[in-house]
Amino acid sequence: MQIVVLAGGVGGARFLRGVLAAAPGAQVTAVVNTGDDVTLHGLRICPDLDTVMYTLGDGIDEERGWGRRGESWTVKEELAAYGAEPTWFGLGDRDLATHLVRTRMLDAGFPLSEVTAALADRWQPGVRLLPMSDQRVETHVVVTDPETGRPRAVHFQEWWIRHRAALDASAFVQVGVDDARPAPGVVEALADADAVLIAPSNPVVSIGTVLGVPGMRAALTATRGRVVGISPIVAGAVVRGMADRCLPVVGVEVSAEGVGRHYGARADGGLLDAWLVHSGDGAAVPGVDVRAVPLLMSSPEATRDLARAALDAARV
Ligand code: FO1
Repeated sequence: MQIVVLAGGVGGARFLRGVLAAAPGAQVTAVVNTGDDVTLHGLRICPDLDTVMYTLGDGIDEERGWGRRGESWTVKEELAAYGAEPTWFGLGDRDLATHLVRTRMLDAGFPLSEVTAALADRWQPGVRLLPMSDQRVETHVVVTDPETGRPRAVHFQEWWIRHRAALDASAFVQVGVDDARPAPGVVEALADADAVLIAPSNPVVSIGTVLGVPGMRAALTATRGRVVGISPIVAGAVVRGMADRCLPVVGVEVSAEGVGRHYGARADGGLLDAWLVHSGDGAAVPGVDVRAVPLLMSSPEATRDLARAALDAARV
């Protein structure tokens, strides 16, 4: 059985762990958001790819949800001692090795998909880990500059980490997306999939960014399998992350119903055949098979059961 999962960072990585547990024999391809990627201190950092790789490779710091377990921050402290900005980014010593290897391979001309495969070879995540694109796409956030009162774009990571998404965003811009296309293997994986699952990641800056790559939506809607989404909103609130700070920016209600309607019914030119919402949450999404199941990934068993429910909705 071939399963494709569209994923962002923490929520996507945990959901993928459940998919592997629910379908141990399946070939799983993860198509991961790279709009959060950033160059800092001269290094190319791919937060969502690394979060999936570390989570499935059992190197993740479970508490933070990102970065390495048993991490130390000596280099970060030394950089700060030099006043080398940015000091707000959590650059871990172990994590640094990943950025160094990736940056060296990118500088040598290897595409991100090949770099990702090389890094994943160490971690053995158990899924084929594909960036959404080999071309650089970066999410920048248009905010009102507190000093000047004028619009200014900041990199998503600065908005997310330095400002904790507290600056009101008026738009999200995917810089470079017009020249991007799905990474090698993505379109084929979607075409051959028995099921395509949209992980409970941020529908705007993670899933939305993946879907914004030219050709991605067409490949997704052309898949022979069923497309099943999992709501990242439970009882009208985010489970983790800041989707509630992002959805209003694109005019979407912060609810399972709002996000389901935003993704739309495949029969009407949207994405979904089925939509999983949390037990007790209602969601009227015309043309979509809506199912209420426990969505909280509070344990490996709960996560496995959630993935099983998604595969049931995909009829595989
Ligand atoms: N998130 C934070 O809230 N603070 C950080 O300092 C931070 C550093 C960081 C370093 C590497 C990495 O792979 C992820 C990191 N993240 C951090 C998480 C990251 O900003 C988010 O996971 C995604 O970009 C949003 O999904």
